[in-house]
Amino acid sequence: MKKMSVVLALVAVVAMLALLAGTTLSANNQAEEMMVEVSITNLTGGQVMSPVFVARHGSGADSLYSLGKSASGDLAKMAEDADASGLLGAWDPQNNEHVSEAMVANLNGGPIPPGETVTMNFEIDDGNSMISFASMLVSTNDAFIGSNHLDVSKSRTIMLNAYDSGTEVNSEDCAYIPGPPCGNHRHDPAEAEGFVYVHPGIHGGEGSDLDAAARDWRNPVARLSIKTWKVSR
Ligand SMILES: [Ca+2]
Repeated sequence: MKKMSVVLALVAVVAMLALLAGTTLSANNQAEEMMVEVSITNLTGGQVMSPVFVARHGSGADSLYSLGKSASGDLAKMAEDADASGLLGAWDPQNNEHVSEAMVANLNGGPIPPGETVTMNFEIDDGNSMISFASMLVSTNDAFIGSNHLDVSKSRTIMLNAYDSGTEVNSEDCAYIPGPPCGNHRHDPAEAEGFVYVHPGIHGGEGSDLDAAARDWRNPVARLSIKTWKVSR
C-alpha cells in the first residue's frame, strides 16, 4: 500500500512538471501566460527610423549581426535601404526551427519619426523569450539600431546606440540615401568599411548632401522599454 502511494506521488510530480513546462499556475489554479510589450522611442532630432524588423526566438537562433564582423547581405539591405524582405525570409519560422515569429513593426503603417514610439506585443514562454531586431536611420548611408538575443522576460529599459553596417561608405551622397531629403535606394559599390561598428554620425560639409545640424546625433539614439505581465487563461 505504501509502495503504491509512492508511485502515485511520483506520477503526480511528473504531471505537474509537464504542466509547468508550458505554463505557470496561479494560486487559484488558473494557467498564466507571460505577456510582453516592447516599445522603441526615436530619440534623435532629425533621423526617421524605418519600420522595425523583429524576430522572437530561442537561444539557438543565429545573431542578426556581430560588432566588429562583416554584416550579412540581409542586414545590409535593412541598414542601407530599410528593406526587411531578406531578413523576413531568413528568419521565417517555417524555415528556422529556433524562430517563433518574425514581423515588421511600424507606426501607423509607416516609419518612426523623431520623438515617436512604436510598440509591439508578444506572448512568450521559456523556449522563445528573446528578440532580435533592426531598424534603419533612413537619412544615412547605412546606419541602424538593433539588438541580438535580447531577453524580454523581465521589465527594464535599455538605451540604444546607432551602428554602421559597414556595407556602404559614408559618402552622405543623396544618390545612395533613401530618407529625406534624398529618396534614393541605390547601393554604393565603392569600398565600404567592412565590419559593423559604432556609427560616426553625419559630418556634413563640402561634398555632403546632408545638413549635419539637422541630421547628426549623439548616442544614444533610441530607448527600448520592456514591460511584462501575466494573464490568467
Ligand atoms: Ca557605412
